[in-house]
Amino acid sequence: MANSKYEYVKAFEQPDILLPNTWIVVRIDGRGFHKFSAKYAFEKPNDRRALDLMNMASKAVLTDLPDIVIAYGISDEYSFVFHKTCALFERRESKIVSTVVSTFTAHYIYHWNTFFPEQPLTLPLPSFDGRAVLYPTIQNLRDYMSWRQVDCHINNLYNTTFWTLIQQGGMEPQEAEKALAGTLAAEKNEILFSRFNINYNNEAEIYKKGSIVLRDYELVEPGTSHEPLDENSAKTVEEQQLSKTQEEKDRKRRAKARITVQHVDMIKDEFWERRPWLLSNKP
Ligand code: DGT
Ligand code: MG
Ligand code: MG
Ligand code: MG
Ligand code: MG
Repeated sequence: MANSKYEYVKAFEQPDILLPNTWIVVRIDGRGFHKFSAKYAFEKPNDRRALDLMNMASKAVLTDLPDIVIAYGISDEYSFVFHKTCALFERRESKIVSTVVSTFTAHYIYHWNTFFPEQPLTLPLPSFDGRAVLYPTIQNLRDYMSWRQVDCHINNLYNTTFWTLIQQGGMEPQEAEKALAGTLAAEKNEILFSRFNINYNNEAEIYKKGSIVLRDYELVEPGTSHEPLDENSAKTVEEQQLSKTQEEKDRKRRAKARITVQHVDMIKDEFWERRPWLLSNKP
């Protein structure tokens, strides 16, 4: 095809290839969900329907994008982890981020009715922002996931105590805020237990731990030997890249695996040791 005189405009597009051999985390977050959750009267502090809808949309994202190894969600956010060998869209950042965001948003809206049958969606529709962050080591990646799960715990303990003081203790929001200012976790646990007979440990795991979406393969018993993680592998970057046929085989295996949602601790080693495929060279 002959070049038109307009073609030079293509040169204005900036390359945005994500650094090779690094873990890609795409985090999406609901836009203005403070307002959105009020509009649809989400239950406080946690609305199970809203969380189940987030989880449903994330499962659909993992189904549509087999390159994602694991995802983690709390509140109105979800983090999607792409394996460091991922070659999707030649690792072009804007293609990866925009695809995750639009796929998630499409499924969120598509499934809304299943979880909120009494409240049809009206304009303005929910939307999400997204960003990609790169983590060079497994330790960095695990620390990222731990950071989000610790955030879930801290926020949930605070919100649970805050809303209990209001809903069961009859406090005004300002009073509750004052009562909790500067309190430690143990003190919040104590307020819940001594004043309201609530044992925080008995709260639902989905609220305390958040939601982990992953492909369900067989769990490995702790202590069993398996292929070592590649953190300090002597292999070159090239050697770590999977061959095309192997990659295709793995892609098919991943596409067939059942995608599950779990609410468990991923801060301790055990979670990763029992699922060695998550961080191995062969996702
Ligand atoms: P942004 O992200 O800067 O556009 O603004 P927001 O308003 O989305 O703020 P963000 O993401 O920091 O906080 C999430 C909001 O969503 C927060 O106000 C609480 C609300 N939210 C999330 N999940 C629930 C829920 O299960 N129940 C209720 N009542 N609210 C929720
Ligand atoms: Mg925000
Ligand atoms: Mg938000
Ligand atoms: Mg948020
Ligand atoms: Mg196109």
